Amino acid sequence: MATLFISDLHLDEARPHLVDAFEDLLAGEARAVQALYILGDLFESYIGDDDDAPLNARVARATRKVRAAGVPVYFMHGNRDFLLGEDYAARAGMTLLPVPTVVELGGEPTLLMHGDTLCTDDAAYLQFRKLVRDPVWQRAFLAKPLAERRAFAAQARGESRKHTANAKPEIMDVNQAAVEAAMRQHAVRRLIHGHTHRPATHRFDMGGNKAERIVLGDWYEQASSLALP
Ligand SMILES: [Mn+2]
Repeated sequence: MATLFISDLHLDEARPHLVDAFEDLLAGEARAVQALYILGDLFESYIGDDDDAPLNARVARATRKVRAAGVPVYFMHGNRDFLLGEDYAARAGMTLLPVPTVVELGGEPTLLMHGDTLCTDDAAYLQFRKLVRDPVWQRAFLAKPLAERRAFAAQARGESRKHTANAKPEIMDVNQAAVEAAMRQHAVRRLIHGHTHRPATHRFDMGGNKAERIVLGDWYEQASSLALP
């Protein structure tokens, strides 16, 4: 049985057809796999498990049904939905995975990551990441009223768009040395990640061994998933 991977869905009320596409995938193909892995950025923005947005309830319903059908659903944080916590995960029937995680697929140890930490040339982003991943910052943020958190998320999205538009394209991609360092650290020859929205399979030599980096596609225009044996 295959294992299904998705990432960078960026689900948002503003793109309802992609929420429909997500429900279709979860009602169909995702029911006939060994496991479903969501490698981050399931949501365009995520401001806390107490968010009462209908979209969040709808997504949780879809993933819970997959779990109820006997398919484990694993979720890893992206740079948009890193505040997704155990409460929501429980409601959604998802198991939270640390970043990174190594899983064995068809006998091949495979490193799974969102991918943002591989973009080591983007110093401005890594600085922002350090701030918002700080537990003290997160506790203070989650204590703010929902409306205030929504406003912050909208502003952060705007700044991220500006940054992406202005930064050099190579800065927004992974750094090959960071890729190889992560793979060596976890003793794998295969890596799967998302984040860059540059779906491809990259094959390269790593210390005399064949190595492979699979990049998942984003859902800004259309659905995208990867089934691996
Ligand atoms: Mn991302």
